[in-house]
Amino acid sequence: MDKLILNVEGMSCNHCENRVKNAVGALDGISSVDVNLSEKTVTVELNPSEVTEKQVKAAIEEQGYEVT
Ligand SMILES: [Cu+2]
Repeated sequence: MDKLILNVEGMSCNHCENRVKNAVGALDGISSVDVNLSEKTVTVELNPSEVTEKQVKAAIEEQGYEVT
């Protein structure tokens, strides 16, 4: 299990938090998704044999947020 901490710009409220959680959580191989709005981070636990960091970033960006 890998832990990934991403810096994400543009998340401002619970609505954003839920969009990111749902989008990332819908991928295979994701164990948990945590959003910290004040620190602008998304922490993801994933199985690296099922999903890549690139896929996680793409899922977040598809929702309109920027992974920096
Ligand atoms: Cu929002």
